[in-house]
Amino acid sequence: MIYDIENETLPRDQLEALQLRRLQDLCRRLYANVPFYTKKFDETGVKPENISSLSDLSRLPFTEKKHLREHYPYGFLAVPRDNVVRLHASSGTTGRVTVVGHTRRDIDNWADLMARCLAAGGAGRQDMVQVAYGYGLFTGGLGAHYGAERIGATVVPTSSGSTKRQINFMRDLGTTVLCCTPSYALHIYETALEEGLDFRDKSIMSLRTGVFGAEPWSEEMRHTIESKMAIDAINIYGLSEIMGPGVSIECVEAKKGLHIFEDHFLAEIIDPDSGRNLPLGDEGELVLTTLTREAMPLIRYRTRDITRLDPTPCRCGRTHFRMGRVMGRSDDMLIIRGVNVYPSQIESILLETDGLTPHYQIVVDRVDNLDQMEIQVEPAENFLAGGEVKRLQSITRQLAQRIKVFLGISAQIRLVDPQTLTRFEGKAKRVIDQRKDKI
Ligand code: DLL
Repeated sequence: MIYDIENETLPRDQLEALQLRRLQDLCRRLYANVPFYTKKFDETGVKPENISSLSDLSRLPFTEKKHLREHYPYGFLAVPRDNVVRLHASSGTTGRVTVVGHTRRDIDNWADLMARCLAAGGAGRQDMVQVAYGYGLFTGGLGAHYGAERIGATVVPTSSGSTKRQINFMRDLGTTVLCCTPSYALHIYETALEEGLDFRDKSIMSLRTGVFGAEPWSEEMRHTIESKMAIDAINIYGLSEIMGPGVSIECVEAKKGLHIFEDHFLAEIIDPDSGRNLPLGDEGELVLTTLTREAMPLIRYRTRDITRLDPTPCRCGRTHFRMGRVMGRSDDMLIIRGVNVYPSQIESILLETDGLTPHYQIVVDRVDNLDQMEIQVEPAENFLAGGEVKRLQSITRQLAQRIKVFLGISAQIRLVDPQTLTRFEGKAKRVIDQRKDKI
């Protein structure tokens, strides 16, 4: 279902005219109200009134996470502080966190966009939506909550954690839509099985749809979750600096790329090294401009997320361009002996190998000045039950070979006992990089 049929199917020429009007208004607001942008515009010699087409966007300066940190906490506010009704903070693991403000209208737009997302995933007012993203400074919980209320669904705000209680609610209340990270969905699935509850039995567990995001995951992980839980697993993307979840989402009809809500966000793809715009369809770093945000609008924010834009029409009828699945952030990319690798590429290979589970961890180290990568993975219990050492050795060999063929690097494979690797309730942490202190 399309929640906002008028805006989500706007013909491209009308959409672009709307984007231009909003971009011009945005530049005027930022030039007048945010000293960082006044200075940047002056330095580049561009005035808001010089913006006469969407292609002028590339004349404007980038905004980076470090700029937000330098102006912590309120330096990017474009409205008086008392117009801000909510603050969220990004989950930065290094340096200062970044604080993001929202006006009442920002929250209202966000609820609308999350309503569009849930509808795109196939949810409606008859649904029981369990929100197992964390509530709090993280945007996942409250973002999904407001969207689910807006479509008129019944919301079960469990937040993340307390997995057994989570599952009991799903069974007793008849939860049909689950919102959480894909890694947490897997953990919920496993815990339910231990309790004797099988998601495939729809007379006990009514779950139909998962709206999963906040971390990279592979197409193979989607297939694994969909077949284990007998649900549609929909990919949702967003980031706190730009709003939170709801920047883009897959439609259940195609499940091929995430529609970016282009009446609210302008998307570009750049070469992360040179900063130059890349041709439509090329892979590069996603850069986003917020067209409608009031409290903390950003121009050309460098997300560090690597993806591509797909302008081809979608069978769902939405006219908004799609972005490809984000395999990882440029700063999560591992460089192993000069080869660039994303953890989700390893995940794809693991899940295509018979007898392995989606529970894995990547340990990178430097021994005698050489990078080494060990992949720890749990084999499936029924595979282990066979007990043949030969079979396990054969999986290990197969996996190492496929990694060599597909990624061009050697890896040591360590099969570990089932249920020994850490499970995650929020964003999964897949990589332990021990090289950091050894440079
Ligand atoms: O993770 C917002 C969110 C909440 C999105 C719930 C989807 C669902 P941050 O904590 O600021 O915000 O982290 C943003 O997470 O730049 C990506 O690197 C990554 N990310 C988010 N969604 C996806 C996804 C939220 N579907 C950062 N696939 C982003 C891959 C994702 N990476």
